[in-house]
Amino acid sequence: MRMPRVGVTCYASQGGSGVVATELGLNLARRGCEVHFISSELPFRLKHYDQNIFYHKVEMPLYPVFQHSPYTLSLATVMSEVATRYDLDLLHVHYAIPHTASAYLAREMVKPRRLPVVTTLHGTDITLVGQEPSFFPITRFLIEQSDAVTAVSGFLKEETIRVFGIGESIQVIPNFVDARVFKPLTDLGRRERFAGEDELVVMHASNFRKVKNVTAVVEVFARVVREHPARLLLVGDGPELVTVRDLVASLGLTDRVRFMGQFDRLEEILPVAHVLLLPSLHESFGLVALEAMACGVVPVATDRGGAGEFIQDGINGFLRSPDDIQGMAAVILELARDPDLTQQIAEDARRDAAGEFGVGCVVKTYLELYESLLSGG
Ligand code: GMT
Repeated sequence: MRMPRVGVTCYASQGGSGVVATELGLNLARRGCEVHFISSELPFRLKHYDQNIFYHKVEMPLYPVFQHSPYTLSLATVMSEVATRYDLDLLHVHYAIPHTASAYLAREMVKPRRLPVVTTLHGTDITLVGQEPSFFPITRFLIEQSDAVTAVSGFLKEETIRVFGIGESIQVIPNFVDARVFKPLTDLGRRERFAGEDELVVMHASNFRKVKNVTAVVEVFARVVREHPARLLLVGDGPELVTVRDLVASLGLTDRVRFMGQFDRLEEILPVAHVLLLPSLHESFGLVALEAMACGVVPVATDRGGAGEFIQDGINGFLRSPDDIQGMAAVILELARDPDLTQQIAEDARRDAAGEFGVGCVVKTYLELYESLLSGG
């Protein structure tokens, strides 16, 4: 049987859903699938092409009559054109709103040819955006209309069932990491560019939205640095950046905290850390924590959501409530004082990330899903 030809749509900007979509596409292409990315911009992790990778830009024309460009319709048009021109077997969209709506329209437009739609739910498409009254009914409709729906964690599947009253058939396919790309530091000199030899390096990386609870990162760090020499590296950018900067200054931490800005190649900076702190208010998965684990960095992550599906508290990382500032600081201080414990947890973290959550296992599961859909299963 020939390998599937897949149209992939995701948000192109920084964010885990775009990372998962891009890495999945690249890995499918390596396995012989023809992968067509269809989006408004080149996805930020799409750094290399090969013969099976195609990119189709969605233009967004503005006419005086429009207040906003109807992106959903432009996307549906490009999806249907690409599906016809390249004889696509299916569309796989990441993040339900509005991508599944466009895919649904494209599927109707190309009839009678068959064009199954796979939707991967990532998180806030269900936990926040999808629950806005103006999006709730259409999110529910789009989940029902997809030919297959996957969720990145059991938590997200259960949330979908709880909130929308549908979704029993959702398949949980966890996020994944390429442990050949995300790997521990080999040159310790790289860490010394950011911190002294005796200093603990704590890192946070996110899109600095409220849900990421970045102010808690600073509060935890303030407690840690009172008792142990440490540095905080903040990677990313977003709406909370100014608030976080102000908090750092008001706590007198400016000399200890470095704002790294947006960093496309996370694998280059993550291994510099000893600890990755992710105290989100909720996190359907928390991909950066898995990427940190693959780098041998100990995750201290939120216990609200799906992170507990790959982090075992006290074994390969730590889970704490997002408002437990004292508890997160205590765990980080314990690690700072016990390098052997840190080393043990870091090794277990890497082993677990590279195993069940390694790219090979998970990409194979997606391929099996495509094959079952295409064979009518
Ligand atoms: O945070 C978001 O809402 C955006 C979304 C994204 O595009 O990065 O993040 C979600 O998808 C990631 C990839 O599956 C997950 O790792 C994140 O946990 C999830 N974010 C939340 O649930 C808050």
